[in-house]
Amino acid sequence: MKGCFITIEGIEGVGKTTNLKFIQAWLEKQGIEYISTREPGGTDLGERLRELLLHGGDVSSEAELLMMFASRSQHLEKLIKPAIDQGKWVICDRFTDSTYAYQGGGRQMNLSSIESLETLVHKNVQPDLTLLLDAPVEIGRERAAKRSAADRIEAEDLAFFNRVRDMFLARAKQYDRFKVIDATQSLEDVQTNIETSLEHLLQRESV
Ligand code: Z5A
Repeated sequence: MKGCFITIEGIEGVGKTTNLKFIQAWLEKQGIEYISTREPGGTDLGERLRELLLHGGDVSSEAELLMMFASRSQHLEKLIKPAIDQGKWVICDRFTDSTYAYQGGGRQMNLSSIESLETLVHKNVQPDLTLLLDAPVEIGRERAAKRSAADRIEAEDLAFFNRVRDMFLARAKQYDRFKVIDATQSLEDVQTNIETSLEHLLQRESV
């Protein structure tokens, strides 16, 4: 049996990394084999591209878009697809919805270029479940600021991140695989919502 592919999305500081650990613990409790990974990154090449993307100085929007998909192509071919084929579940901190949100929404790049790259790189792979942690930009930024200094993309202005958030929410309306979770709730309530979504996915996969 193939494994499930779960992605976790949202603007900075909404709790993706924190809740990824919760999902890992839940999978362990169920005795499900999994790998946990992130984008950009996840492979040697991807992690090198991540460093350039986040801390590499001036990068054009088109170069940024192509680097996101270069990282993703390597990630899908070398790590994600093999794991799914071996029956492992894959949890990924950000995936292609982030490209639509940041490069499409934030940078206002042509969505049809992103769709073409998605077709080329994904082939037939899409997440089974996408957890979108949603909160106003001000809340996410405030939480993220406590954690570390802003990287190249995080240094963008409020309007940029509002466009990013709007694009995530627009995609969530478009695709059934999304579950939108109110990330302004207490961590405990957020995790109760996540657990419900995971249980539904497990039930769906077991029939
Ligand atoms: N990017 C892109 O442009 N295009 C793409 O295609 C892809 C990515 C894939 C790297 O992402 C950058 O790449 C990102 C988008 C771009 N740039 N930006 N912005 P990243 O995932 O590495 O960076 P991030 O989104 O900035 O992650 P983050 O700041 O670490 O946020 P987070 O993982 O969502 O949050 P967290 O670290 O789990 O939580 C932040 C703090 O809030 C922490 O102290 C928690 O304890 C606290 N927290 C979490 N939940 C709660 C609740 N519910 N209540 C109270 N406090 C909470």
